[in-house]
Amino acid sequence: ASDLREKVLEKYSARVYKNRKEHVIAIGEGNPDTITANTRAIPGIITQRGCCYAGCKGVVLGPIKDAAIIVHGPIGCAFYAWGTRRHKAFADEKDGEKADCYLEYCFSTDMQEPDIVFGGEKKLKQAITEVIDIFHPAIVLICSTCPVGLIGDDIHAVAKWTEAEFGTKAIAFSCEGYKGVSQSAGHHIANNQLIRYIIGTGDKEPKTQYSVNLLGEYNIGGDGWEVERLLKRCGIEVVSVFTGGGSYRDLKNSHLAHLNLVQCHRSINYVAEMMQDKYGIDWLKVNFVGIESSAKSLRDIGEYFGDEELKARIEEVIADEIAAITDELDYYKSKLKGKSAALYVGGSRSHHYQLLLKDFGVRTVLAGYEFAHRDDYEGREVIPDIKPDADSKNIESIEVEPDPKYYKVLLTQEQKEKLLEKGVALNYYEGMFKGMEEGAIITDDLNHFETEEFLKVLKPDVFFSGIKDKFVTQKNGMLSRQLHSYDYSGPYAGFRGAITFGHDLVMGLYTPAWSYIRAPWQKVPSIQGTLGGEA
Ligand code: CFM
Ligand code: HCA
Repeated sequence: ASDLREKVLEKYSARVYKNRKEHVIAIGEGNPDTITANTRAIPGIITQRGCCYAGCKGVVLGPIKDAAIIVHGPIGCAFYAWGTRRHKAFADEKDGEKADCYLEYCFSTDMQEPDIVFGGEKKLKQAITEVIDIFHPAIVLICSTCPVGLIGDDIHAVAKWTEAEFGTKAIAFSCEGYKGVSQSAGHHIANNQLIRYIIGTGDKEPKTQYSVNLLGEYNIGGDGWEVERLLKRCGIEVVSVFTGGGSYRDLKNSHLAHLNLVQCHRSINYVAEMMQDKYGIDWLKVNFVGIESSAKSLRDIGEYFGDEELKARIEEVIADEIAAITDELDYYKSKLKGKSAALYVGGSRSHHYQLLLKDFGVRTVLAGYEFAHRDDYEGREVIPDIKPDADSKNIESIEVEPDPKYYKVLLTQEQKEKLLEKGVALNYYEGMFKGMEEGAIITDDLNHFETEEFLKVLKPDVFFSGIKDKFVTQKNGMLSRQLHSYDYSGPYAGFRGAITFGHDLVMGLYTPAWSYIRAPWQKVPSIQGTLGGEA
């Protein structure tokens, strides 16, 4: 693996080589068990990353169904974030309180050149006036795109104006695309405003003793609904979901839940941490992708609450869910066992999906994250060693104090230590490295060149990635499945979801259409001529 890494990287110029060698690691073999991450991509290298606005508006805020989210900027950014991420939701009612759903809509100020020259605040006020007039949303969220930061529109003042003028809650997010080095900056900005302005503003108590918030679950392809179904079957109350299918109506009461479950740590760890400091709520890393992982996640929740009746019910649910899928699981396993995969996704799925693949006997030969931080690779224990740089210091990090009214402690230190002895680590995330096989390649911020080079040599049976590299891969004859959008399938979470995933993967692998493809120019040159005078 080290040789392969060298072979790919040595094609770079000395400067690029020096940069990339810190982001590409071979596991084991006396190689460094540390990686460089969350730093700027090299200009021109065809990174797969997105921008700060994508992380804030597209990822964390986008799924909040009862919020009218106004994209302040030229129309392209709003159009890009319109439905493409497949976070599902529907309007609903809870204890007589409605939450509308605006996910089908796309609200934008559609800035034009004159707005850039003379300022866009007037247009923003106009858009807000219209949206409130037509929809009467529970809350208005304003998201900036690049030019807004450059010309200096004061969106925070406009949010205050909105509250004064209409009595509608409004929050502004300075998530201009160029901030930070990737989507990750936008997650942080969204997290900060959620804790400042939404969490803790409601007062609806949970109905049971075993209530949770589900953090970092965005209901892509309906995953969140499947997880909620499982939790409810076990008798665990879901107070709010951050943010898939979630609502302002529910998020404002989230500080009253007993425990925070964290699915995607990367995008929401700031909220989990701040809620612990401010409200005393512990967080438990869960993973509902994979059969073993889902069972462990449910059992860990049972251990946290420590109630024998709850634990027994959880065991019943696990047994029943597994019994229902056993035949199909065995069949798909027989088709998939021994295959290999490469995974390149944002900041947590490249890890989570390795565990689901393991359930089917599929090995991972390469894995990487677009925008993760070192702790997502190496585990939370490295956080004190991460040196902030100028780019990360640009993103505000906020300190919170224990809330005098709502701070509560559920477990004593002693109880937490007992949990740890049982293998339940609170407020902890182990990172991707630890579970990976000797010889596997890890690639942070993988680019198109490296993708092609590594796949050529490693020849995995399938490359899991996204829209930007899927088709390049398939045209090279290799199956690629999207782990962002699930290629419009799903849900993949939980026990039933695992079977849908197995089905989709078998379908792809046993219909190897792409391997028969020969591009026309591979047979007959599409142009002929001379270069530099030579034939
Ligand atoms: Fe978390 Fe996500 Fe991901 Fe992410 Fe994303 Fe996504 Fe992703 Mo696309 S929040 S880090 S910023 S699990 S949108 S639902 S699929 S890159 S691996
Ligand atoms: C984003 C969203 C994205 C993109 C997916 C892809 C998603 O990063 O802005 O590149 O295929 O999941 O929709 O990650």
